[in-house]
Amino acid sequence: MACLSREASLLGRKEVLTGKAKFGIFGDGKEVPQLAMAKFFRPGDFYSGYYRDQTFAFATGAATIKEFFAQLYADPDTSHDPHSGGRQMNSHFATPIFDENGEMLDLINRKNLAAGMAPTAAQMPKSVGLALASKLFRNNEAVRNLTHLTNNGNEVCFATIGDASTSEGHFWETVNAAAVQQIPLAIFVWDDGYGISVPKKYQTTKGSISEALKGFQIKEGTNGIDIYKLKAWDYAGMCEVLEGAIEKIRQTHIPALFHVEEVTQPQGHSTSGSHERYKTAERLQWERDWDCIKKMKEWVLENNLATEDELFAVETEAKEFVRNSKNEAWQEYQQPILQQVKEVSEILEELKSSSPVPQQISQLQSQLISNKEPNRRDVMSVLFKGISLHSGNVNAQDYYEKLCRENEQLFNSYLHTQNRKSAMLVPAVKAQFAADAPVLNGYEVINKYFDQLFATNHSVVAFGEDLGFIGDVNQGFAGLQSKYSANRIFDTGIRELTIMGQGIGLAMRGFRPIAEIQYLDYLIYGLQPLSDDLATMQFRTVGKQGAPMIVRSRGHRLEGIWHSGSPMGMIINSLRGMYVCVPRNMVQAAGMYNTLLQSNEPGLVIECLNGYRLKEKLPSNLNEFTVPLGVPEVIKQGTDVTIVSYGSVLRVIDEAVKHLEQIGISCEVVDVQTLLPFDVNHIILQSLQKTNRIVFVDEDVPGGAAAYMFNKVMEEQGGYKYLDVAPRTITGKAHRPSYGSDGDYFSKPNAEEITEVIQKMMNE
Ligand SMILES: Cc1ncc(C[n+]2csc(CCOP(=O)(O)OP(=O)(O)O)c2C)c(N)n1
Ligand SMILES: [Mg+2]
Repeated sequence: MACLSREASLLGRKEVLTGKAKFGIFGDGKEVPQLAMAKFFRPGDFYSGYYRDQTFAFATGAATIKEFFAQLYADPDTSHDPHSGGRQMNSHFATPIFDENGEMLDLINRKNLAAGMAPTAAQMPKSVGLALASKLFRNNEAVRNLTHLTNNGNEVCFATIGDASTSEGHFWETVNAAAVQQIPLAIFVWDDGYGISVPKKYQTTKGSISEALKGFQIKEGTNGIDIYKLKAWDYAGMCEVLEGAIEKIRQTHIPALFHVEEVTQPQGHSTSGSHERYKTAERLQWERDWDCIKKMKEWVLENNLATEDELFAVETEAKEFVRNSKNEAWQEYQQPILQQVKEVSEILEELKSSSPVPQQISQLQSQLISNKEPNRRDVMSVLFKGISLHSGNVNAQDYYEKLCRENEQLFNSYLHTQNRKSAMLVPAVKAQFAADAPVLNGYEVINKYFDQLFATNHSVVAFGEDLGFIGDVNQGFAGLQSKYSANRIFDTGIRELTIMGQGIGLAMRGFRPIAEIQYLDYLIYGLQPLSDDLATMQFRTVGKQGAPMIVRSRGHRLEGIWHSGSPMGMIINSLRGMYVCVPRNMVQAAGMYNTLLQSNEPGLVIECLNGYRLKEKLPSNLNEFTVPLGVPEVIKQGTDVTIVSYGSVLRVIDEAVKHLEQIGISCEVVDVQTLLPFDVNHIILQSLQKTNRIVFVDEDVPGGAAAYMFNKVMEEQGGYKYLDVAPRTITGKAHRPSYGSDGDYFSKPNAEEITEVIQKMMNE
C-alpha cells in the first residue's frame, strides 16, 4: 500500500508537469504513519483531514488509485471521481452519508471520510462535532438506539493537520473545545517541519506542537488531552502506541494529540514549486535517509518479514498497477469528450456544405480534431463559433443546447439538495389561530416552540453561549435544559468558529443541531466554516454529503456598533448553498424552523433582536405549520408604491406607512421573509405591476442586501418594464451604527427618511 501510494504521488506529479492535470499535491513521505492510523480506524469512525492523506484513503478502502487520478484530471463523472465529481483538487476525499433519497446511510458500518477542504485547518472545527456526536449518543438514551449511526458512542473522529497549519486559530480553538468537552477526537499532526517554505521555528512556539500544548495535557483530576509523540518512519512503534491510545479514546472519550515527527516530503510541497529553493542540502539528504518507506523496508528485512526479492516484486507490481490505473482513469476521462469531438466534427462537416464561409468552419473543425487532449470547453467554443458562422442549423443548435444542459449538471449542480429532502419541497402549512388565541411576548412564543420541538424530535440539540443554563440571553430556551437535560441543551465556551463546526459535525452524524451565534454581529467569527464547509458541502460532494444544521442568531437594530449589525450583503454572498431566513417576528421564525427541520438542508435564521418583547398571537399549530422558503408575504396591501423589506425595519416602515396613508399615499408592504432563496414566484413583480413604483429598504450598508434585492427584481424578474419612476434603495449608512437611540435613528433607515423618499417618488 505504501508503495502504491508513493507511485501514485510520483506519477501524479508527472501528469501535472506534462499538462494533463492542472495542479497536484501529494502524500509522499506520509505513507507509513497513515497506514498505522488506518489500521485503527474502524467502521463507524469519522475522518476529517487534509490533502496529504491519500494513503489513508487507499488503506481504508475509501478511495482507489484510479479515483485518485480521475480527481486529479478533474473528471466530472461521479462514477469516476465519486468524491467530488471533479469539483475538488486532488486528495479531497468524501464518502457518502446520504443515499440518493436523502436518507442517512448505515454510517456505523462504513468508514466515513468527511469531505476535505483546501483552506488550512478548515477541517478542524467540524471535527469537534464529529467527535461530540459520540458523546451525545452515549449519554442520551433517546438516540442511543439509533444503531445505524452509533454503537454506544464508541466512534472516534480522526483529524489530521500539517505542522504549520497548527498556527491557525482553528487548531487551538478545536483543541480547547475538545479538551473542555472531553470528546473522542484523535488529532494527528504530520510534522514535516515546513508550511510550504516557512519552517517550524516561525510557526510554532518552541518549534514543537507537542511541547507547546503541554498545558493541555490531562492530569489526575483534570480534564485535558493525552499527548503522544511518534516517529513517522517507525511503523511498529506507531502501531504499538496507537493500539492502546485509540482504544482509550473510544472508551474514555478523552481526546488525544499524536505529534508525528520526522515526516518527509520527497517531492516538495506541491506542483507549484520546488523545495530545493528553501531546504538546505543537508535537510534534503536527511529526508532521503529517513524516508518512511525506506525505513519500513529496512524494518521488514531486519525482522525477516519478507525477502529483498519479495519487496522488489511488491515495488514492481505497485509501479505497474498504478500506471495501469492512471491510464484507465485518463481514458475514461477522455472518452466522453472524444465522443463529443467526433459528433461536433460531424456537425461541422454538415455545416460546411451549406455555409457561405466553409473555409472558416473547416478551420474550426481541424482546430478541434487536432487537439490531442481536448477539454469540454474546447468543444463548446468551437461548436458555438460554428453555429454563429452558420445560423439556422437546428441540429447544431440542438446539440449545443444538449451539451449546455449536460455541462450544467456536471459543473453547476447540487448547490442545494436535489432529492425529496429539499427544503423547497416541504409542503406549506398555514398557521392557525384560535378565536381566543393567547397573545404572548415574542420570547415566550419561541420558548413554547422550542419546548414542544424538544419534546417531539429527539435528534434536535441546541447549544451556544449562555444557551444552556440560563436558556439564552433572550430566554428562548429558559427552563428547557432542566426539562430536556444538558445533553440536549447546553452551554459552550465563547468560540463561534467551533460552535459552527460542532453543528456541522453533529449534523453529519445524524443530529439536528441548532447552533447559536449569540448576536448576528459575531457570525463573522464563525463565518469561515459556514462559507467554506457547510455552504459548499453538497456542491463539492455532488450531493453525497450535507449537514442539515440550523444556525440561530438574532440581529438587526438595537444598540451600538456590535449589537445592531445587519451585515446581510456579506452573509448572503458568502453563504450561497444555505438558506437565509429573516423572520419579522417569532411566529414566522418558528414556521421557518419547522420548514428547515423537515428538510436535509442547512439554514441561518436571524431573529429580530428587538422583537422578543413585542406581543404576538400564538398559533394553535405552532410546531406543525411551515413558512415556505422564497415566498414573500404582502403584509399590507396598497396601490401607489411597493415597499420591499424584511425583519425589524418592517416596523419602521409601518410607522412611515401610517403617516403616508394619512397624506393619501397608499403603500403595499412586502416582507421578503428569506433572502436565500429570494422570491421564487415573483410575487414582488406582481405588486410592482400594480403600483409601478418600488423602493427597497434594508439596514445593511449601501450596495448590500438592498442592492441584491434590487438586482433580483429589476434584472431577474424584469421589473424595470413596469416602472413609472426611478426605483430606490434606502439603506443604513456606510459606517457602523452609532450608539444610543439617536445613533440608531441617524445610522439606520428611519420613518422620516422613508416617508420623504416615497413622497418624492409620488411627485416625480
Ligand atoms: C487559509 C489558508 N492559507 C494559506 C493557504 C496556502 N497553503 C496551502 S498549504 C500551506 C502550508 C501548509 O503546511 P502544513 O500545515 O505544514 O502542511 P503540509 O503541506 O506541510 O503537509 C499553505 C500556506 C491555504 N491553503 N489556506
Ligand atoms: Mg508541514
